[in-house]
Formats: sequence, C-alpha cells, structure tokens
Amino acid sequence: MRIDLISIFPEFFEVLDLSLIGRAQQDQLLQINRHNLRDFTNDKHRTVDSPPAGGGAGMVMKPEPWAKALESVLEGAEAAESKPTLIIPTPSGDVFTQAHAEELATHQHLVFAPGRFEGIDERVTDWAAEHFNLRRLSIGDYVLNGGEVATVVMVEAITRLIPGVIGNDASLQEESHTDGLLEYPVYTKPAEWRGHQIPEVLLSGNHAKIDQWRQEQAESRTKRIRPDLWARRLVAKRTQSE
Ligand code: 6GU
Repeated sequence: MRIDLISIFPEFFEVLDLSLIGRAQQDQLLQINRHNLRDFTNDKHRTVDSPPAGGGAGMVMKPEPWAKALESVLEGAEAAESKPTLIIPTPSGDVFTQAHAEELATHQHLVFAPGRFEGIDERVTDWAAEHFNLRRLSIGDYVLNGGEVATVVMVEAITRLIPGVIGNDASLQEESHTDGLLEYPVYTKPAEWRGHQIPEVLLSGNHAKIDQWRQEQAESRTKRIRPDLWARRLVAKRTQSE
C-alpha cells in the first residue's frame, strides 16, 4: 500500500516510523510519503490560509496549495492504478469505525489531507471528487486542533490490517470490534498479585470452559459499557438469521 500525507506539519507523521508501522515500511509492505503543504505555495510567506468568505472567526485554508499538492500526488501515482482514495479528516465527516479500517485496508493508494484552522475551502472537495475516490471522516465527537492526529489514528487502524504488518494473525481475529464485542479481561502470572486472584477457570486447563468464560465476559462488558454496540449486534444477528 502507498500512503501520501499532506500537511503544514508533516513532522506530526514521524511517529509512523516507529514500531510495527515503521517495520512495515522497512519491509516494503507499506510506503508512506510526507508532503509539506507550504511547498505548494508561490508567495514569499508561503501562505496557506485566508479569512472566511462571508466573515466570521478564524481562517480557512486556501484551495490552490491543496490542489497543487494533490496534483503532484496524482502525477506520482502509478498509471495502472485506479483513482487513489482521498481521505479528508474532519469533525464533520462520517465517524471512522473498524468497518472503514477493514475496507480501506484493501485499497492500493490512500491520500490524507488533514486541514488546520476552520478547515479547507469546500471547493477542494468538489474538485478532488473528479480525481479521487473521496471520503470525509471524523474520529469521534470531540474537537482537535487539526486533522493530523486523526490521520495518525486512521493510518494505524488501517495499516495494521494489511497482511504481514502484524506478526500474529490470530491476535487480529480475536480483538475488540472485529466481532462487535469489547475484549474480555486478560491476566498473566503470578496467580495472586497484591491480594487479587486470576479467575480460577483460566488456570483450569479446560479450553472449552475458558472460551465460554471469555465469551460471557466480552458480552457482559459490552452490555454494560457499550449498550449501543450491544444493540447493533443484536440487530445484525437478527438480520443474519432472517
Ligand atoms: Cl478528523 N479533525 C478535527 N480537527 N477534529 C476532530 C476530528 C478530525 N475527528 C474528531 N475530531
């Protein structure tokens, strides 16, 4: 997979050179290119923002540097490739979920365009829709200072699903959200720690019983902590059996 990240703070993305995603880049499972939006300006001050049309607080990102940066990414794209997928992180987008991560992990080329200030001139979206497969995505109902951190979150959630990025496929199968449930609690040695015990069943060696206990724990946790996920799971199960 190829990923292009365009921002006025490309340094935000240096964290992606660490750990599993850094390793995936070294192993050429993944190519991540960082671009500085200001490199696509023409004026001495490398201006990327301007006051909002119609007035109001804050500044808006000018369309031209974004178009130039996105065009340069298109020029560098493989001729054989279908339209790259452009993700615009924004609190006014669809909420990013594991289902988005799974779908996006199958794409060949992702481009992220995180804005700052009050956002990017909306016409960039209209223009880009002709050249890219476009998604506007939020990472949750709270406000960040810009889309960079949200980009890192989405890149991590997506790239860990690329075959080979995570050594152990079983850990992908078993984790939270893959099956619509929160994860069951986990323990390690010693069996007693500061007066707290490991649940006895886990020390029984009976794997059928252990699986059953874990399933029950995952279900009761989900009901209690995320009734919204629980309700959605019930609906999905009902639809399946119809
Ligand atoms: Cl993608 N951007 C910003 N600025 N804030 C957010 C967000 C994105 N997702 C949630 N909050």
